[in-house]
Amino acid sequence: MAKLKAFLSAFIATLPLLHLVHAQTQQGFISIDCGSNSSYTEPATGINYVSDSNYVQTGLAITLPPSRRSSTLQKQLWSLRSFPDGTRNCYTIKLKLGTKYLIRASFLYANYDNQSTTPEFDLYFGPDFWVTVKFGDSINNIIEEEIIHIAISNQAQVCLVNNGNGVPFLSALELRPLPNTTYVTISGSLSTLFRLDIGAPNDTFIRFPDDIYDRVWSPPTPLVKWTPITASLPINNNDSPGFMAPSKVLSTASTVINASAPMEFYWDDVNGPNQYYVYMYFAELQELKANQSRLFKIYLNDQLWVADNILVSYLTENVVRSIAPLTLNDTYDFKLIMSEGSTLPPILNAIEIYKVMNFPQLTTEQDDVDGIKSIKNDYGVTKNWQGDPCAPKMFAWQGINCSYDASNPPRITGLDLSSNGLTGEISANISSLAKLAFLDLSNNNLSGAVPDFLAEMPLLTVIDLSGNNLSGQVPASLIDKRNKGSLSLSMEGNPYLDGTSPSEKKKKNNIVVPIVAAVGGALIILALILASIYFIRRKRSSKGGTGPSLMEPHSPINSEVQLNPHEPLQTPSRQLSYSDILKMTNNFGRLLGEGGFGKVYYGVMGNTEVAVKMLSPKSAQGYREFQAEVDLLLRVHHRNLTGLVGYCNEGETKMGLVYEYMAKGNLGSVLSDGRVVLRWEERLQIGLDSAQGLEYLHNGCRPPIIHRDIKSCNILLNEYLQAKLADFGLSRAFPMEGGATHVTTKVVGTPGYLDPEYYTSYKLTEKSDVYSFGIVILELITGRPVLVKTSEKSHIIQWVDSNINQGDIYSIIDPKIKDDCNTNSVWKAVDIGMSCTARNPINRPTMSHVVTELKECLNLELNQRGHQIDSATTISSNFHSEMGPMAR
Ligand SMILES: *[C@@H]1O[C@H](CO)[C@@H](O)[C@H](O)[C@H]1NC(C)=O
Ligand SMILES: *[C@@H]1O[C@H](CO)[C@@H](O)[C@H](O)[C@H]1NC(C)=O
Ligand SMILES: *[C@@H]1O[C@H](CO)[C@@H](O)[C@H](O)[C@H]1NC(C)=O
Ligand SMILES: *[C@@H]1O[C@H](CO)[C@@H](O)[C@H](O)[C@H]1NC(C)=O
Ligand SMILES: *[C@@H]1O[C@H](CO)[C@@H](O)[C@H](O)[C@H]1NC(C)=O
Ligand SMILES: *[C@@H]1O[C@H](CO)[C@@H](O)[C@H](O)[C@H]1NC(C)=O
Ligand SMILES: *[C@@H]1O[C@H](CO)[C@@H](O)[C@H](O)[C@H]1NC(C)=O
Ligand SMILES: *[C@@H]1O[C@H](CO)[C@@H](O)[C@H](O)[C@H]1NC(C)=O
Ligand SMILES: CC(=O)N[C@H]1CO[C@H](CO)[C@@H](O)[C@@H]1O
Repeated sequence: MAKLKAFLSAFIATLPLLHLVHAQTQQGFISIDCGSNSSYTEPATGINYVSDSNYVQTGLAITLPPSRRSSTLQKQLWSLRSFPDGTRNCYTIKLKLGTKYLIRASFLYANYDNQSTTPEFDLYFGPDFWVTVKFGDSINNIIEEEIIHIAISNQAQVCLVNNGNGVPFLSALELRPLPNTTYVTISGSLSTLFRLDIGAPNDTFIRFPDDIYDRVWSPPTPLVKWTPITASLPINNNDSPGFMAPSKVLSTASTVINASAPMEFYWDDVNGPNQYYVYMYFAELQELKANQSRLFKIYLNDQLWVADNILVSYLTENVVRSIAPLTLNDTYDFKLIMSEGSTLPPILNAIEIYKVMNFPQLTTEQDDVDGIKSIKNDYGVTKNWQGDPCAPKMFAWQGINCSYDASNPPRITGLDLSSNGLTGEISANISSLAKLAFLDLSNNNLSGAVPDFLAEMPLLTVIDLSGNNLSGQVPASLIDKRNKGSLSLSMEGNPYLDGTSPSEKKKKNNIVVPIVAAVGGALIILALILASIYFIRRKRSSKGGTGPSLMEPHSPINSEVQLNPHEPLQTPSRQLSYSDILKMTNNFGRLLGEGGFGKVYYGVMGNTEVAVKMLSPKSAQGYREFQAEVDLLLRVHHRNLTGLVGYCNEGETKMGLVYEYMAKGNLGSVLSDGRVVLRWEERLQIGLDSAQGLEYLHNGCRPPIIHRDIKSCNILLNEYLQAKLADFGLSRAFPMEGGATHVTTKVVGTPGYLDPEYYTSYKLTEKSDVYSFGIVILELITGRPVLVKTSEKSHIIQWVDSNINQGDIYSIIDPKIKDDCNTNSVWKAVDIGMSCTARNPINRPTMSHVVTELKECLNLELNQRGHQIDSATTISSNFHSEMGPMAR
């Protein structure tokens, strides 16, 4: 009893007698006749309907033939709009923020499609499920779904979702403002369960203009124990909260035939437990004699619902309503029972029952919605761009990625409009997507300049503008960001775009290009060549007065990466003939190295230096594997992966791969070369570059790619010490189908770098690469070989571990950099390296995590030196995993 009482609460509004005349205006009404092409006034109701063409962009307008309309059918139901295409189609309606609306969607099938089967489909209110529309057994049933909802934004979207059970359609959509004093709930919106005009003849449907809010009052199904009573005088319905049930509705009521029996009704809580609000309307219709009285009590599930006797005023509306939601189990059974001393039985004039609807999903941040709609406008994007861009997640717009969290509105974090035939300039409206991290506009026909605002978007870390017709100078600020490592920028395939900055052009002219290169597996660096670079560079360095360092006078972190979009390097899609190869290598005139697969030659293609790997016919790599590798390499692009420029495939002896030329050779050689010293911050930058390349293989490619042979010799450095992973063509694309989390393959890899777990289990996962990468980090710190045959602690992990345990960080730092590094950042790097090489793969971090950690580590180091890279947030691996070269 006590428990029940806590849930139940009601009060009676007894009302002052006021005789105000309410003009029946349609102020604030939005009356949309779906599928109609004109505006008109409906003759029976006087409501002004408009066509739906300004509210929806899709669907087919259909008018029912006259033979399918009953004589009393209101005109707004004569036509409909059906949505055979697309999963979700939406109406967008402007609302007044903060206004309470009654929103009604009406459906009349009437066999419009001659299928003779009613469809079933879902209705959504914005991002939230509203109801499944079902028609029951008759094709002529009119279904009305209603909610009462306070506008929390200045627009509402009503979406029809095809759930696989037929084509959704809509006949009419009506929105009516309500006073905010009516239908007040503690939380949530309401959906109408019943709105019954008790005692009315079974063919009476009352709505506007009788009901000034245009509620539709229906007759109840016949109740055999009840008997109708009516009044011919008007009922004053001017109650103070403003419910204002129509006089016509209130002037009919029912009472019970057997006065001493309860007046009972109930409903079952289906799909419960739900919460309900109940509104009962009473008006005495009978002028009572002096010795007559009508007093009764209201019970719910046999508990008293309203404490007091109900005493109903004559010809005046009385409303008994819930002020808190009803929450019971299974059945809501109301009984109106005549009180002791009463001479007349209970009466009921009308009742409304509403179910509480929770619309929990937040809609996308309004600024993002406005921004993306402008972009949609600017480019005429169609796709499935309807309804809320991000919510619900399962209907998020194609090509858009969003961030979701429980307490904040979704934000747009990614925009992929690649290959959408976009024309015109890059829309300035993109700048209103404040949380954008990923922008892909590749392979369109965009022209004009690359706008500056792209560099000012703080979170934007990936921009792909390749394959367009952009022109002019790429803003220096963008190039700068890219060089700092906070932006991945692709611009190739824009023949008129100049991606070099003025400072860079100057620099290019006076640098004598050093000539070390290594491409692919176990390449041999030619010591002689290295020696000669050493001298060249040494001279330059001493001119710059920076002592024995071999580096450029300015740090490579600040230097610019060569990128000349006029050169074929940027359009890596071509097959080359053998004679091209001969020409570009000057008949294989300069051997750069030799590896397991064959010899690598220096070449020049256009104005670009390249490395040409000719596959030895004896190589294990068969034709199909070669083809597979080429396919993969041509698809995978990232600034930290060595790019394939082209390939030649003219029979067994004439198979070759053309790569971009990496002037500084491979990291392993540079580290072990006693004469070249990489500073600590350069090492961290190289670590970060390689981590980003690997992260891309794992998370940016679909299916993910496992490198399988991460080692310092497979990390190549260009002229500016920018690191790129090589030889990922060897790697296995990692199938995701069937939820596989590992693939079983023949063990490949290099001793010392090989994940012990993989070695023993043959289970290949991304974590095997993480292990190998951890070894590379330890190499960067220590400058030691991975395996030292003579030493007791022969493996680098054992060696680091045992030295670290003595707490002496200096004992493990490469002696060459000992004096020029921040021990905090070294400690952090050691942590990263050791966690990557955790014995159990589960304990190893993901590469996305490693990237974030390395960025922090580099920042620590740079802060020490008084500058900082952009701490742009990394795109989460979640986000990435859906993207990838295959998606573009
Ligand atoms: C509206 O549609 C009807 C047929 O449904 C057509 O006869 C009429 O010309 C259309 N009117 C306009 C203004 O498009
Ligand atoms: C349905 O059939 C009627 C004739 O029976 C025809 O006039 C009408 O065009 C058909 N409608 C559709 C949508 O096929
Ligand atoms: C109704 O709206 C008025 C102003 O529009 C506001 O002052 C009042 O608090 C609102 N009442 C409720 C119950 O929301
Ligand atoms: C409505 O009531 C009339 C008599 O009052 C009856 O003949 C008719 O069948 C009823 N219609 C429905 C749909 O119940
Ligand atoms: C009237 O209702 C009372 C109470 O439910 C019951 O005891 C009585 O038998 C009923 N009378 C008739 C005639 O049904
Ligand atoms: C009430 O009074 C009227 C006369 O005014 C009388 O006919 C009737 O029987 C009385 N009814 C009751 C229940 O006493
Ligand atoms: C509803 O019924 C379930 C079991 O059927 C019970 O666990 C729950 O406590 C009930 N809730 C209320 C409010 O009575
Ligand atoms: C941005 O969007 C608005 C609204 O669609 C449009 O009027 C404007 O031209 C767009 N601005 C640019 C620079 O494209
Ligand atoms: C997580 C997520 O929403 N990923 C989506 C990112 O965008 C691409 C297309 O642009 C979708 O395919 C992904 O599902």
